[in-house]
Amino acid sequence: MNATGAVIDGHAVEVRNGETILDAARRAGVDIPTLCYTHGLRPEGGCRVCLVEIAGAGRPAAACHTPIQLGMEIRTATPQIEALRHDILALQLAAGEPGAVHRYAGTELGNLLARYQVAGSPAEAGRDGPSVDATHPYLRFDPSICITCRRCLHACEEIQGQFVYGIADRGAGARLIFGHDERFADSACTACGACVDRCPTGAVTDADRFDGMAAESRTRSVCGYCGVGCRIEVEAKAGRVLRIRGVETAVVNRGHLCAKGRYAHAWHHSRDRLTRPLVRENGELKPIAWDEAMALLVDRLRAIRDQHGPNALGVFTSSRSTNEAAYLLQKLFRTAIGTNNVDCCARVCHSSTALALQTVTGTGAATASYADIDSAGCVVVAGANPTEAHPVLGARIKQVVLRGARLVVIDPRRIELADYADLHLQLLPGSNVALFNALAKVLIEEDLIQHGYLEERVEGLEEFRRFVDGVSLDESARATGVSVARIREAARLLGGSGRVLFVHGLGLTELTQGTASVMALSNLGMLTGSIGWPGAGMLPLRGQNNVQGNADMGSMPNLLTGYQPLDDPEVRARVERQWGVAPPRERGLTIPEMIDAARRGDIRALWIQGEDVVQSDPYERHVIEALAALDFLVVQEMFLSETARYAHLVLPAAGALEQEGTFTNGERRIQLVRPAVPPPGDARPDWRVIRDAAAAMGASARYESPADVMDEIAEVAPQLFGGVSYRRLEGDGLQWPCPSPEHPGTATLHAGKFLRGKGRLVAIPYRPSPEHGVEGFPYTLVTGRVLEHYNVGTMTRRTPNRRLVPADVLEIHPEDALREGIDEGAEVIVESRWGCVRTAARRSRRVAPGTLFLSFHFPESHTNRLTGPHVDPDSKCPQYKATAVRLQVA
Ligand SMILES: Nc1nc2c(c(=O)[nH]1)N[C@H]1C(S)=C(S)[C@@H](COP(=O)(O)OP(=O)(O)OC[C@H]3O[C@@H](n4cnc5c(=O)[nH]c(N)nc54)[C@H](O)[C@@H]3O)O[C@H]1N2
Ligand SMILES: Nc1nc2c(c(=O)[nH]1)N[C@H]1C(S)=C(S)[C@@H](COP(=O)(O)OP(=O)(O)OC[C@H]3O[C@@H](n4cnc5c(=O)[nH]c(N)nc54)[C@H](O)[C@@H]3O)O[C@H]1N2
Ligand SMILES: [Mo]
Repeated sequence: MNATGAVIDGHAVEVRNGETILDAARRAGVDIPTLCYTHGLRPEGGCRVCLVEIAGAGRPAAACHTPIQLGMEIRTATPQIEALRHDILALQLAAGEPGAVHRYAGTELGNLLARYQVAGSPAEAGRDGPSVDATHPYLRFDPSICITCRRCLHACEEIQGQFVYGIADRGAGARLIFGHDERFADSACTACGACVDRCPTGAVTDADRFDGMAAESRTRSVCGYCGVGCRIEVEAKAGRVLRIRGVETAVVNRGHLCAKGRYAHAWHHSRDRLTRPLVRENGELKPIAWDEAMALLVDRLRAIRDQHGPNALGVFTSSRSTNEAAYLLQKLFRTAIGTNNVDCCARVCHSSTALALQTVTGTGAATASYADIDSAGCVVVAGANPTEAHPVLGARIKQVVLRGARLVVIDPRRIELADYADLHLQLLPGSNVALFNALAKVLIEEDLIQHGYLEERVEGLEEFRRFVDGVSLDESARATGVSVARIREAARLLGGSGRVLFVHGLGLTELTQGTASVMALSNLGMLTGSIGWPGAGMLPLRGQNNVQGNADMGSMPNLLTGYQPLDDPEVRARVERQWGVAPPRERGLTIPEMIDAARRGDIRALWIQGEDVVQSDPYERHVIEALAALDFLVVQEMFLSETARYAHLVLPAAGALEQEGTFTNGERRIQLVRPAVPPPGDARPDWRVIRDAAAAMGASARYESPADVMDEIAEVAPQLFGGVSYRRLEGDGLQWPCPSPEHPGTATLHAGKFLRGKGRLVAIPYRPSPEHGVEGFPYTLVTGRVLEHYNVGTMTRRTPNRRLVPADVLEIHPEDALREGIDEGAEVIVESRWGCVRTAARRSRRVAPGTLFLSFHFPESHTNRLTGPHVDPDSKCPQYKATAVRLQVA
C-alpha cells in the first residue's frame, strides 16, 4: 500500500489531481488498451476495453473515466480482464459486418483484434450490408465497419463544434447518422477531417484518391492558405502529394486543419500550372528558356530605369510566398533599382489594422496570441467571419463559448458565430465607428471602465470623455441600425465581463473609415483594460499565409524591414552596411497609388509576384487600364491568372508545398516551410529567381539557401528578428519580437507597458462612407469570403472544393427577393456606379434586408467590377465592404 500514491501493476505512481487511471498508467508506462477513448476528447467510457481491476472494488472499472485515488491498487491485465477484453472485442466485431475482420487490418481496432486473437467468420464475408456513403468529395462512410464508438461524434463536437453526427436507434441496432439521417454531402460537415483522425476502424475515412497508398516521404511544413499558419505533415510519393495531416504537437493547430488545409491540395499537380517562362510576342504569350527570360527581365528593368528614372518602376511582393522571397524582392527594388515603390496586398487587407495599432500601442500587429482564445472570458468578434475564413480558430472560439465564455458578434450578416453569441449587433455596413463610439460612451457614462489601468497605462482619457459627451446615442442608433437599448446591453456585457479579447477582420479595415474603425475598437480595448494580458487584447485575424511576414520584411513604401523608418540615420547606416547601398530616402507609392500612376503613365514597369490584382483589386476597369498602359509587366505566378494575361513576361513559380523558407502567421510566429514535392516542369521557387535577378543586376546576393537570407534579415532588423535563425525555428518557430539568440520570443505584446510608452485613446468622429445613401442605388453590397474557396481561387478552384461550391452567388434577403421578383437561382444584374455584373442569386437570411453579399473567388463573376475607387485616406485600404448597388432580373 502506498500512502502518497497508488500502485498500477506493481509500479508506484504519484496521484495527481484530475487524472484518470488511464492518464496515470500512461505516465507510468503501463499500456492499457483502449477503443472508444481518444486523447484530448471527453471519455465516452462505453466500449469497456480499458477495464481494470481495483483491489477491493466489486466490479472492474473503465480506466478512461475513473479518477485515480490515493491508495488504489490497480491491475490492468489479469487473466479475467484479458478474457473480458477478448469477449468485448468479439462483440464489437459482431456489431460490424460479420466476417469483416480482415477489413479492419491496420486500423486501431484491427490491431486490438490481432492482439486478442479475435477471429471473424470469413464464410459470411461479402454479405450485403448497408451501403457506403461516398457522396462527399473528401469523406467517406462505410457503415458496415462502424462500431458506433462515437469517437467521430466527440471529435466533431469537441474540436470542430459542428455537431454533424448522431446515433439513431438503440441497442444492437444503433447506427451512426449525419444530421437528420442525411447523406454525408448534404450534412453540415465542414470537412475538417477531425473525425477521420480518430476513427478506430476506418469506417469514417478520407475519400482517398490514392487508395491508402504508402508514402515515400513525410515533410513537416506550414499550410499555404490563411494566416492561422497551421503546421502540416505532407505525405508524398513520386513527386505527388498523397495526403496532408495536422501536426498533433503544433501549438498553433494541435493537429486540427480545415477543408482547405487538409484536403484542397490537388492544385499542385493541376495541368494548368505554369511550367515554363512565357514572353509576349505579337500579342501572344509564348514559352522561352529561363536564361532568355532572366536576360530579358534584367534588360527591360534596367532600360526603363535608365530612361525614366527609378520611380518609374514598382513592385508588389506576394503574401503567398516566403519571407525570404519578399525580403529579397523589396531589397532588389530598393538597391539595384533605387525606388521605394514597394508594397504588398497587406495594403488591401489589414493595412488599416497595422496603422491603427501602431498609432495607439506602438506596434502594428496582434497584441495577443491564438492560445488566448482558449482562456478568454469574453470575446468580441467584429467584422470577421472566423468559422469560414480562419476555421481552425473559428472552431476554438465556438469551444470557448460552449465552455461558458461570453460572445458578442458585430457584423451586418448573421454569420455562423452569431448563433453562438450572447449578442449579435447587426449593424449597417460601414457604420463601425458610430457603434464603437456609442459603446465607449455607455462604458464611460455608466462607469464600467477600468480606472487603475487607464490611469497607469493610457493617455487621453479626459479629452476622450469630452469627445463622447458629444456623441448622441440616438444618432448612433440611426447610423448603425442598432437600437440604443441593444447598444447599452452590449456595453454592459463588455464592461461587466472582465478583460475582453477583441477579434477583428476586414469588416473593420476595408472601409474608408478602416483605420478609424480599428482605433475606435482599440478604444474599447483600452477602456476595458484588456490590452497586454493573457486571454485578452487585440487579435486581428490576418489574411494570407504570409501577409504578416510580407509587411514585416519591408514590403511597404514608407518603412524598411522590421517597420524601421526610412529616415532614421542609425537604421540607414545599419541597412547600408548589409546592402552595400543605402535605400532611397523619399517614401514610395502604395498599391492603389501605383495603379493610378501606371494609368497616368508615370509608372512604366511593374513586377507583380503572386498577386492577382485584376481579380482582387477594386474597380476592375481602372486596374486593367493601368496594366495595359505599362511598358513592361512581369508576373511571377503558379497559374495564368487574370493579371498574368496582361504580362509581358511570366515567370513560373513553385507553390507553398514546393518551396523552402518561412511564413509568419497572424500571431507573429515565424515557422519553417519545407518542400514536400518538386515544382512542376521548370517552375522555380520565387526566392531563387529573385536572388538570381538581383545578382544579374549587380546587387549583393550571395545566398546559398533561404537560411542565409534569414541570417541577413536578423542583422538588418535586430529589434524584431535579431534572435531568429533557421536552427531555432524547428518545431513551433518563434514569435517576434525576438531580439537575441537567447530570447524566447514574445506571445503577448505590451504586457506591463505599451511599446510606445502609454496606450492612446483617440477621439474619432464617425463619417458616413461615400457609398451611403447614393440615390438610385438602394442596396449595400458586402463582399467577402466563403469557407471552401480562397481569395482569387487559383488554387481552390482546381481542387474538388469546386464540387462543394461551384460558383460565387449573390445572397439576398427573401423579402428583398420577393419585392424585386427574384426567384431562387435566378440570374440578376448587379450594378454600381463603377461597373456591372451578372450573377445567380440565392435567398438567404444571413443578410439583413437592404444588404447583399457576394464573394470574389471566381474570375467570371468579376465582383471587383462593382467595388469603387474609395480608399481609407490614411492606410489607403480600399472600401470593399460597402458599395451602393441596384438590382435587375437578367
Ligand atoms: N475560406 C477562406 N479563408 C480565407 C480567405 C478566403 O478567401 N477564403 N482569405 C484570407 C484573407 S486574405 C483574409 S484577409 C481573411 C479575411 O477574413 P475575414 O475578415 O473574416 O473575411 P471577410 O469575409 O472578408 O469579412 C469578414 C466579415 O466582415 C463583415 N462586414 C462587412 N462590412 C462590415 C462592417 O461595416 N462592419 C462590421 N463589423 N463587419 C462588416 C462581413 O459580413 C464578413 O462577415 O481570410 C483569410 N482566410
Ligand atoms: N471584393 C473584394 N475583393 C477583395 C477582398 C474582399 O474582401 N472583397 N479582399 C482583399 C484581400 S484581404 C486580399 S488579401 C486580396 C487577395 O488577393 P490576391 O493576393 O490577388 O489573391 P490570392 O488568391 O491570395 O493570391 C494571389 C496569387 O498568388 C499566387 N500564388 C500562390 N502561391 C504563390 C507562390 O508561392 N508564389 C507566387 N509567385 N505566386 C503564388 C496564386 O496563384 C494567386 O494567383 O484580395 C482583396 N480583394
Ligand atoms: Mo487579405
